[in-house]
Amino acid sequence: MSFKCGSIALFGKPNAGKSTLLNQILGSKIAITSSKPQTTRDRIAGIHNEDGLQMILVDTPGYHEAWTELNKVMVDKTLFAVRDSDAILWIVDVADGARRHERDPSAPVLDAFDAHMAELASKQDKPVVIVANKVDVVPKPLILPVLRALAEKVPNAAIVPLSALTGDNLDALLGELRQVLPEHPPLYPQDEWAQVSERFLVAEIIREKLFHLTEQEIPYASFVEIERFDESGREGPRPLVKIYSRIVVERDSQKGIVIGKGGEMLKRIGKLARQDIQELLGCKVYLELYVAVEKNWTKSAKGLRKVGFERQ
Ligand SMILES: Nc1nc2c(ncn2[C@@H]2O[C@H](COP(=O)(O)OP(=O)(O)OP(=O)(O)O)[C@@H](O)[C@H]2O)c(=O)[nH]1
Ligand SMILES: [Mg+2]
Repeated sequence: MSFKCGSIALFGKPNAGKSTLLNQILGSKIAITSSKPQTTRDRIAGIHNEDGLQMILVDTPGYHEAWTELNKVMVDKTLFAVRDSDAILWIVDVADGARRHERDPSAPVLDAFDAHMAELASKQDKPVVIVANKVDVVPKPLILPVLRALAEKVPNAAIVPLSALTGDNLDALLGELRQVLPEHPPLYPQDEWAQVSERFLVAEIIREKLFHLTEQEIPYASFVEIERFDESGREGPRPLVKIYSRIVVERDSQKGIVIGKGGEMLKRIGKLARQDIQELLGCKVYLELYVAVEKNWTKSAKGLRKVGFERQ
């Protein structure tokens, strides 16, 4: 029997639910999520294996108009994934269009940026599947105009209304994705589910807590670097991994906020992160965090290099 295998880029505006959908398909948390836009900064590949099939699902940073160097690199990563993949999964938050349509039924349901994204996806000359996401929060009659507008924009695409959060209608999406995958032998061992290191996932977990616990510009000015990942105690009778991590921000005032009064905020970040990291690694974790300032690191290529943010 022939085998199907290929890569699918998850493409969408910030906050559309790409990372939530990837986690839902994999049944494990690989990508951090938050209610704030621009949470994901890297391409993150998860692998969904079935009999006779391997889907490499590549989560990407939300596609947006980028001004800072960090944002430009994020968008570059997204475009690279879109161009490099075998198929595109365009994730659209239906609540957006539904709201617009409710306000003014005569106005276009999709905005100019959606139209630009539709064109970008269409012109790649590869299959496009569209997810109309977040149907759990939009009344059915308001979803229909959005589906119609999407069908008009990308006539050849299959459109699947679903909820990445609840997993409702996920099977229909998997069915569509199976169809668009090319015939190809598996590219990874079939028991593998992630194409990222534990070290990366740990840094992401810490960054997620920054997104959840801090406000305004702080999450966007923060970078997490794992300085030491000491696994020497992992195989012992009481397994323990020791992690020493640096949180970099752009300004002294931000450092004060991340540390908090009497170190309160940093303690909360550390406590929540440690719980998740212990679950990920399956053992006790000692986590030490400290905060450093790298002036305006998001603004220049040099700044990105200094904190260790990889362009690729
Ligand atoms: N109600 C509802 N919320 C959802 C759904 N999918 C995602 N969300 C929420 O939407 C927010 C953004 O989700 P993410 O998965 O982080 O979105 P993203 O597209 O990866 O965002 P970026 O990484 O910033 O580009 C989170 O608060 C999710 O819980 C859904 O189907 N229903
Ligand atoms: Mg994301």
